[in-house]
Amino acid sequence: MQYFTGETLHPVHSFKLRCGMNLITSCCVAMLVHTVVHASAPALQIALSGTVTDGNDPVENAIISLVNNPLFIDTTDADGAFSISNSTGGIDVTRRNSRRDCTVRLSGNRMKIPIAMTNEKVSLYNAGGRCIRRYAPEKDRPGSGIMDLSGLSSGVYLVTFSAGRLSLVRKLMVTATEMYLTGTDAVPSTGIRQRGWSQAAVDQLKITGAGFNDTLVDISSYRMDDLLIVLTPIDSTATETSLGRKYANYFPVGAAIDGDSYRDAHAAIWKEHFNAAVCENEMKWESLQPTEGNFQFDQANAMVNAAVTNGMLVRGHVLVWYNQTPDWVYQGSKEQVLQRIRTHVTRVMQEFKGRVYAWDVVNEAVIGYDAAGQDVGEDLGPLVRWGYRNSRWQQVAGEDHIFEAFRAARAADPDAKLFYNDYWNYLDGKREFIISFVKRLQEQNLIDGVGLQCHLNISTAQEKMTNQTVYQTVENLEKEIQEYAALGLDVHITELDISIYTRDYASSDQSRWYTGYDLNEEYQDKMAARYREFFEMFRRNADKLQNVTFWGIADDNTWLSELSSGRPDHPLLFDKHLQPKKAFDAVMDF
Ligand code: 9MR
Repeated sequence: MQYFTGETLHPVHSFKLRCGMNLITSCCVAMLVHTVVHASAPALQIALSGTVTDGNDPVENAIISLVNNPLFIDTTDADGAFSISNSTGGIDVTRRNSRRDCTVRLSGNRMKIPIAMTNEKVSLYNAGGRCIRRYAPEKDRPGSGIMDLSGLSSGVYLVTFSAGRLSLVRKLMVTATEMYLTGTDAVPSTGIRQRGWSQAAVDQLKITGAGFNDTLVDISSYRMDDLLIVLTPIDSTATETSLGRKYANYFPVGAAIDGDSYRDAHAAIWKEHFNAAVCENEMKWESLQPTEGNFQFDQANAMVNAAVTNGMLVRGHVLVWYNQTPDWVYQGSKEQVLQRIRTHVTRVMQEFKGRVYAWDVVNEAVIGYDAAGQDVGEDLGPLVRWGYRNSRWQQVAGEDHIFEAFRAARAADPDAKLFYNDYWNYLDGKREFIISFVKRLQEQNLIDGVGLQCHLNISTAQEKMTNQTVYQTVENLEKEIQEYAALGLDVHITELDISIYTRDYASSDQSRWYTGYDLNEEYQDKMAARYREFFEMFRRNADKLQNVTFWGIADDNTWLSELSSGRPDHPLLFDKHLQPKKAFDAVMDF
């Protein structure tokens, strides 16, 4: 029987991603494998390069990714050229135990790993990049752990072994009768004749490019030069049914996903209609670093990888916010708190470097005050001035917490776009206050754009009233977009939804709730009209908008129905049955 022994991690697994002109390099790790006969078998080496054309001319900015491993990805340059490789160096890592008990082997339908590796998390991904199983290996007897692989259908899978930052990747091939775990050479399960990879496809490249049909290309080896990939243009005379593709020449259209929606019944809509993503809660401080130094990336990584594999841009939300941040963060001196910001921002951005292209670095740091210096909340009647929110960040560190976060972010990933994100930018006073510090951030080259949340509602009222709803006119939103763009900032619509409730935003008066499970015609029409006018405006300002992201996918899963009141809402383009609403037709009608 042949099996692996004496495994050592080597610095061979890295990948790069070019976003437009930006070259982003990031690293993960793989391994070299030695067999018992000490014949050295190389780690899975990936070196794929080629050119993407439309049949005549090169296609720039096409995204090429390896279907089996979402970490391998590149974007074509002006010549249509791409290259995906794991042989460009990386971190020098030595496995903590490099002796012969680091042996992984297959035995029938089971995978056995040695005791030295039983702290590892083992995950199994299918060819689409989706994590389908996670194992916390159980010890079958002293000295090794066991994982049941039965029930897998035939195909190619990826197995990752990860402990801390280290991650080993192996391919697992399952046929009706055999199972192979591979480096470059296949290692068959017990009793099965060893054989190498067949000449059939071992993997596929997925290519997405604006204006072109998504394309899958079989590859028969992980080492191929001069691949020539020809994309077919989307037939512009055919009716485009995908939201994201319909807007391909305007801006990416994104959706917030959660730990379920990226892989449950919502996923089909997400992949068909959106080409950008953001995690609704999973990248907030309390999710990523619940206790000091204890970083938890698994959930966010799975979601980000799913997005990247599907050719989507990913926004990161959020590094520093007053909400969903654990108490321990604010304890101690100003310097301690600022140091925690530096540590968090640096560690988080390094983790997602190359996969997250834009970050909400600071969120919602501005509020309105009344004459007594109290937060006016959503009632703007007594408003006398705008200022920094009196958050615990602000109490401990003043505005330094904002500047420090942006400084750390710029240093952690110079290729990422950095954003200040907030709501009600369409209120002139609030926007002026935001601009006052955003300009200073700009002078220090610390910011690239502003995120406009845009939690709107269906009211088209123009007259002055005492809450925000009346100010959210198309004219006001257009003005804010143009003002920010005039400062040289990128502008992203970051959290778009349109509530059916026009006033008393957090009303607990149940007699006024809309309780129908399905939205009636009247509301459908109002919402469609509202979405139509906003998207008409977005399209005419497409040169100033780089992203429009919805805060959710469908009405059965929206934060607006999760308010403490539990009041049901219907703010998105897809209804509770996951069907497109009239609002969807309205934004597609141009
Ligand atoms: O949608 C998010 C919801 O699930 C959370 O409970 C809530 C907690 O504060 O945060 C929501 O997302 C907010 C976003 O992070 C920042 N802007 C406002 C969003 C809606 O409240």
